Amino acid sequence: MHIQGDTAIFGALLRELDRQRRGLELIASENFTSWQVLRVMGSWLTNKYAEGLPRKRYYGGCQHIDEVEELAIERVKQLFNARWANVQPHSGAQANMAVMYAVLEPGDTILGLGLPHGGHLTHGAPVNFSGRYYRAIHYGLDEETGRINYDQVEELAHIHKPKLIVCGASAYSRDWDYARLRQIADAVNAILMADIAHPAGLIAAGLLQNPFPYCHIVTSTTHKTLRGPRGGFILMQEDFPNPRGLTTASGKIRKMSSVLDSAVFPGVQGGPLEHVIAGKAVAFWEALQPSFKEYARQVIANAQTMARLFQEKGYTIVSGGTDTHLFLIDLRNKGITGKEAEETLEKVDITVNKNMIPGDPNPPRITSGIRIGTAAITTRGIRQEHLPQIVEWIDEALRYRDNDQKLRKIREAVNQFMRQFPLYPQVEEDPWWQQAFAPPQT
Ligand code: DSN
Repeated sequence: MHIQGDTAIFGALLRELDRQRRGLELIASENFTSWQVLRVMGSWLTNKYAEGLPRKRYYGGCQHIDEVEELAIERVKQLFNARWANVQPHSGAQANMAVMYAVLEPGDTILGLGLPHGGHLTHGAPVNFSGRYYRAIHYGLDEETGRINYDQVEELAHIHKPKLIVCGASAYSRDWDYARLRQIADAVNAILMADIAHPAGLIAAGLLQNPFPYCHIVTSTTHKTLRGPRGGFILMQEDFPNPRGLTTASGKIRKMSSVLDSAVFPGVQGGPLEHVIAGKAVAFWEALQPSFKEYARQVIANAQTMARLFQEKGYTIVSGGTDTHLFLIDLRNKGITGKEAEETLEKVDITVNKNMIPGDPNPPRITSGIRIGTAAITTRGIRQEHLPQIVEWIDEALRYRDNDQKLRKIREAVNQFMRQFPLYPQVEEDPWWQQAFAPPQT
């Protein structure tokens, strides 16, 4: 087949498509967008500068971009029962940065879940801007139950009087008690922010607690359980006067919505990625369809079934199970580190990530656990009846990690199994792709 254009990059794209098709994707923060989300992202909307907000831009020619961004805003508000939204953050990290930039002064205190207990870098980790520019205090999990220690949150809030309390996590398998956190926040006059990047799709489907009305501000990504393009957004249900006392030119206290909008742009970002915002709008529309609820139900059912199957094979699941799309396996009783497990599973085309477990004796580059998520495999079409085989492959691979022949056999079985769940068959049907290169046969 005739190859044209940037063959180095197209070649890498094809090899990545092949990798995604062949393997079992169990990284809890990943998913596969729909074909229409992909198509609008790879579009000419990337050409347009649109700094500012719909109908209040700093550039001409934004009339169609405005339509796109307004639809994204309306749809995400509907999904989460919010009254205000900004869909411009390039990522969850940028959404969190914008909120902190809006709510805090440098040196102010924040209280968030610690990274080693499943929190996120942007919740005050020392290596992140949030840990460097603010005074970050961390709560953690009760090591016995593997659940958030709300009494500790309360105690730390009273001792340290944070201006911002952050809830939400990257590796926590249980739902949150937002009502209790709001009581704690109110008692110390803090703003409560939920980062729902991981469970957003499950919340949108009504299967987990909505952080509203308890949280003042909600941030999220769009590409995890919400199954959209890589990106972020910020929501509020009720507007309120900004706590820093910032005023308008006429001396009125500015509302939080206006301060958050200007924190995103020009505070921490420049031009919005309107091709990605179009992808977000499409994903929000998809998440509003009844079929998305079915998808989200299946994601949770798959995670719960898989966690139980691992327990039956003697694996320890942190907190004993899951309410969500993910769970953590504590591998200490199996005599293998998280790093070894991740590397072994990669050899059989099963992708997971090593993860700290509460009280982990190993450092972050080694860890004693792995995190498993079911959002991506559920999108591929995997159901409970497939899970005993998948858990068997994982267990076998870890047990026979030094046996290359065994690992090769498992990899071939995984690849064969995944053929029944096509991913982006449109690539082969699309004349443009056909002309650009010959897609691999899988
Ligand atoms: N890196 C993401 C995750 O894997 O959970 C969070 O941003």
